[in-house]
Amino acid sequence: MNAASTTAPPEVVTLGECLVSLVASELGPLAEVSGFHRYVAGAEANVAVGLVRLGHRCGYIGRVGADAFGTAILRRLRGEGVDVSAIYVDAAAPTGLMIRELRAVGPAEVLYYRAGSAGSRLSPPDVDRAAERGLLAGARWLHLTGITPAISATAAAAVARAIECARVAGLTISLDLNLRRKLWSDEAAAPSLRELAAKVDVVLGSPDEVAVVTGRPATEEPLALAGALLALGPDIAVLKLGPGGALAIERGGSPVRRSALQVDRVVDPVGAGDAFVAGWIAARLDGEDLDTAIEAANACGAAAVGAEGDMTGLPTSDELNRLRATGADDTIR
Ligand code: KDG
Repeated sequence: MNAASTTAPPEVVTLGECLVSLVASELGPLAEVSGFHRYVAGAEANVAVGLVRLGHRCGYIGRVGADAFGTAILRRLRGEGVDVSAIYVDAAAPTGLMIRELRAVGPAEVLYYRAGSAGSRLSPPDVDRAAERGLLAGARWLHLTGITPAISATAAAAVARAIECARVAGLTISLDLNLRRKLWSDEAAAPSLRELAAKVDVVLGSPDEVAVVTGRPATEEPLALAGALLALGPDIAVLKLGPGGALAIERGGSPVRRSALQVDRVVDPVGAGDAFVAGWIAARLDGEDLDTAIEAANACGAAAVGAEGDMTGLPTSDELNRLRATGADDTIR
């Protein structure tokens, strides 16, 4: 039986805004595209689904609107086995929406329709209600992203409350920096993300994101960037290097670096970073060391880019094992 289908409390709790994503069904600029495929998206929801597919129970704290897209999100997350008991259906605001291009070359345009959305109305009482129901006390891990504090002041306060509750309950806390420049400027993001980084155990990010948070150049060696991240306070820093693999370092330990799986065709890169995070958290929950965890995480990221949609390609444990058995991931020492 899938562990996620039991009624036991979640091992991992996450919170944020889950959205509906309309992805262009053909390549090209949004102004020319006429067809779209509908997906469920949101970095934290992607991680939650990724963890459940890897056999770990996961709960989500958030809000959706009392509309068809809110229903689609609830059905999708529930269907995947995510604990949705702490998702509040907020009739006072619509479910957030994002629309994105598919591009063969260059960055894809993303449009957000999420200002004032139900998800952005997430607030500390949502976390308190979840905590009262034992969602956090029974868990082992809280996962956060830098998107949630960017969507509203109340959502930022909810993140702070979740950290307080998780600390009391003794959970490991991870933060994926996930800088979203359509939501806030680097100048606004940097101090907020630095403050969060100082309060969590694990910080994950790309060189570009780490550069913004630490004030170092993004062109610096990954090890130097990871060191600068550790200096902010977490015990573990993980640098996501995309096609370059990943590097992880624990305070007082030696760095480990792994190359990425070779991917022949990238169908849709969006969600790969969340797949990486899901793979990394799952491996750590399974007691794996940093090196094995980034190897598994790299494989999850590679699996994700092979399918269209933010969470479509997240692998199951069996799929991950098959991918890892290809042995294409070589250790760089
Ligand atoms: O990491 C992928 C996310 O960017 C996507 O699923 C949507 O959370 C999202 C966002 O805010 O862009």
